[in-house]
Amino acid sequence: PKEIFLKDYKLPEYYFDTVDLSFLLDEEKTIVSAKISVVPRVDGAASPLVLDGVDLKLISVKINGNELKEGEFHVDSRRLIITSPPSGNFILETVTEILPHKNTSLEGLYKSFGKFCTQCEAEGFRKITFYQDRPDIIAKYTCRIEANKSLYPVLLSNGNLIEQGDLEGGNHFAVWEDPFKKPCYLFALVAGQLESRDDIFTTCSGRKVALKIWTPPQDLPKTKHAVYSLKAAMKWDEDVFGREYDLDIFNIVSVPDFDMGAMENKSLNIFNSKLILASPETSTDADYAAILRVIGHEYFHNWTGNRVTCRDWFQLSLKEGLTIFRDQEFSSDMGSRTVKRIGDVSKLRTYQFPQDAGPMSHPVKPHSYIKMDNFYTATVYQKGAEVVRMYKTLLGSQGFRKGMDLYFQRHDGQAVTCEDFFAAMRDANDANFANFLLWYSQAGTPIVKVTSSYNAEARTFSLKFSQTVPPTPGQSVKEPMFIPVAAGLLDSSGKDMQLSSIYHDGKLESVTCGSQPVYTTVLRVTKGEEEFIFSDVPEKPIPSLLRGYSAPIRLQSDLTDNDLFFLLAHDSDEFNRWEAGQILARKLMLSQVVNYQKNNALILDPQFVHGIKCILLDSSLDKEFIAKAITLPGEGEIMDMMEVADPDAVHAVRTFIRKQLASELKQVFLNLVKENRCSEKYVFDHTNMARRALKNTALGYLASLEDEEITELMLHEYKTATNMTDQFSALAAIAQKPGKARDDALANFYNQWQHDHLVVNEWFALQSSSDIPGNVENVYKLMSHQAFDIKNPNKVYSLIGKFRASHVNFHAKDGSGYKFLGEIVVQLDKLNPQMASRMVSAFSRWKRYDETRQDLAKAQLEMILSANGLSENLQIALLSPSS
Ligand code: HT7
Ligand code: ZN
Repeated sequence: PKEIFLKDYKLPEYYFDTVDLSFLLDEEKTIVSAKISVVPRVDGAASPLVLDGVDLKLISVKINGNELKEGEFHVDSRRLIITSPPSGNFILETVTEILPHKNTSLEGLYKSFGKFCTQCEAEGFRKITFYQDRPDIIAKYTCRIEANKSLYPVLLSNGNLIEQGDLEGGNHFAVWEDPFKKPCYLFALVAGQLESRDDIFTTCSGRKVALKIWTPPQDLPKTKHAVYSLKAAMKWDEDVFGREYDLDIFNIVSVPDFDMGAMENKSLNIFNSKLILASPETSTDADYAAILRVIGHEYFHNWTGNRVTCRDWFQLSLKEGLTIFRDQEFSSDMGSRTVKRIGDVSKLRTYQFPQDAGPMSHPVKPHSYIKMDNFYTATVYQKGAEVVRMYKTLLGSQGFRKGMDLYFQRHDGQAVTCEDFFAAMRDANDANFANFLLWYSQAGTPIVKVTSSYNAEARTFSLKFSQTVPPTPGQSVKEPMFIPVAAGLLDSSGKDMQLSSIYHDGKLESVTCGSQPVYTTVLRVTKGEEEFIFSDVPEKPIPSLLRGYSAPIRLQSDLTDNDLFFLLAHDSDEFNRWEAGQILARKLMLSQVVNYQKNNALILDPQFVHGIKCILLDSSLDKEFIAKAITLPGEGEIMDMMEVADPDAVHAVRTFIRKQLASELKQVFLNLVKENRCSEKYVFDHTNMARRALKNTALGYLASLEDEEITELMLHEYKTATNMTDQFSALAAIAQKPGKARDDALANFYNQWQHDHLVVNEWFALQSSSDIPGNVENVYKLMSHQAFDIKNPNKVYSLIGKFRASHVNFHAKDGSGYKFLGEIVVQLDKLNPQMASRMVSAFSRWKRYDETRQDLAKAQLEMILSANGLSENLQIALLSPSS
């Protein structure tokens, strides 16, 4: 496979103006006719026109109505080359044959449960017809679909329906026209037996938009929340970003076979059914929140991705980082901002930090790729969103909005770059962003050390920063980054001090803002070493640094445990209250890991128990925040901080601390369970979700105790639950320990929900991610369960993907976990290479473990590499981790 470099980007030789597609859908084969008006970039130049095409059978090719003869074109397994096209504009017509029913890759046109469906991002359109499959080719499309009317009564594509009718022989047709130019990755087609839940959204200018959520008839009752979410997203984008929807119809289709969460095709979003369908009885609060977020995300792409798109795939974060940021803000505004921020930062630390520290580390804007599908990463998405967030932190809400407005004003209808976004932010605010662009080009998580000192005589408080960016593959020497550090100072009563001025870089700068008191300021750290001195500080303060997690860095401060307990109790920045607790928990866990490894007894610091108890009893705090604040850092996060990752030690320590807290605070937890039961009808709102979160977190703690009374309590919670959030949490609590209660509850749950695929998937996930000893055997058994299907990505992610969530079982010292995954990856690769390469990423940090584990993991990687007919996706995914 060929590596593609950003530095080699060239403008296309030909642009496409209009594209008229026609599909004759059939069981055996589909015929695709394409009529494209081609415009050379430079008038008169007649270089070859190269079109991408994979797994296509070319039937005919014409230019300006004349069929091309042998020698005038060349076709192979990857492209069609028109050797010498006419100079000037011309019409290209191709007819191709494709076999959707044989397409298991879930890209291009494929069949899912009897319906035709497409997925074109990133490079799936080339599996539909010959085309310049690159995002800077933006054209206006029409799409005619013809198919059997009884098998495929609904025919959908992008834009507006302009014609439809019946044909002879039981067929019918529909013609769709999309008035907006788009890249081919946004093309979509769906045909099948679907019904829609319909609604209307009236835009800010008074236009009525028809909203349609399409599902198989039996799923229609589960689409209420999707409509609510879509309307909320449309309103929010108008209110917060001034963006109005631009067509008179917006369709969403739910499909059960889909590789990722969803896809933002212009006016025809396609969704994995697990991110559309919900009911209180079958879906948890987390499912409801995910649906709200993803519907928002795909809808927001209409402006950030569709109207303004990417010039090339290196710019993926231009649309994905920005749209993740927008969906994060949307969810924050719909619920609790702090809790959402905690969740997003945890996600960044769990998935992106390890990526940035491993062999797959790459910049937000990668320099090269071999297979684009492998670049839909936590770095491009989550770190990319943090980069966008930093613009907002630096510019403030109004400045950021000015930058966004200018971005849309300048680039509507264009395919642009991350630098264009940067320039819009800078120019709209006349801002000095120093070396901010390094966030796009330099990989690795910066490590920032900070030391503080107070001078009572001078009444000054100094913060000295030093930063390093660790070397990453291909980037051994790094430049210092531009890091916005939001900071405040707490006085001895725990209140925020009013800030006045800061001495920095030889100048005294005021931090006041008119007559308004300022309690948080953003320090612009841009050098390897740098000092900021706060003046007029009446007493020694406790600094609260990186408030709201203002930059995606690892901060190492000289705060003592007492300082951290103080911040945990008092910081006005709730994110930093949570953060202080997490730092304390990480320190505690690491110290006990050392004890465990030395065979010493494990001990729990009473001050830590006291800190947790105070949080639990603080009635002024948001209940969802309390649930987050008492949740210990994940095992992966702790292993990440160790020289050699030791899954057994970390698991033993985390289990010990949970059990000890449960035992010492048993009565508090029991009270919380009782006080926060809700018997009323399920409501998806923050207050109710927060109650459930706290009650179920408390139940989870209690479940770690060996206690008859607690087993009774869990069974009671399970039996009396009136919604899936409570029922599933109780089941998860019961399932923590092997035994009859567990087996009975799991069997009971399956019997109750076997008719519902989505619930059964959660049942698979709960079991496969379990830490119970030797769980790999159960997972092998579940692979032959009647409800499992290796061709369905949702089932694969639930049963196989979730297995790696149990560090003790995936990294089992006998190698059983590695062997299991190795075997499955080889099987999966034959069906769906993208899925196989995502699964194999579990091995990517194998060098972080001890020698025995390294040997076992390496043996599996070699076994996979030696398998016959390995896909390109998998070969590339394996290159880095095994090298
Ligand atoms: N923009 C979409 C990405 C996507 C995708 C990429 C590769 C292969 C399959 C895919 N399905 C969807 C989804 C999004 O991030 O909004
Ligand atoms: Zn997206």
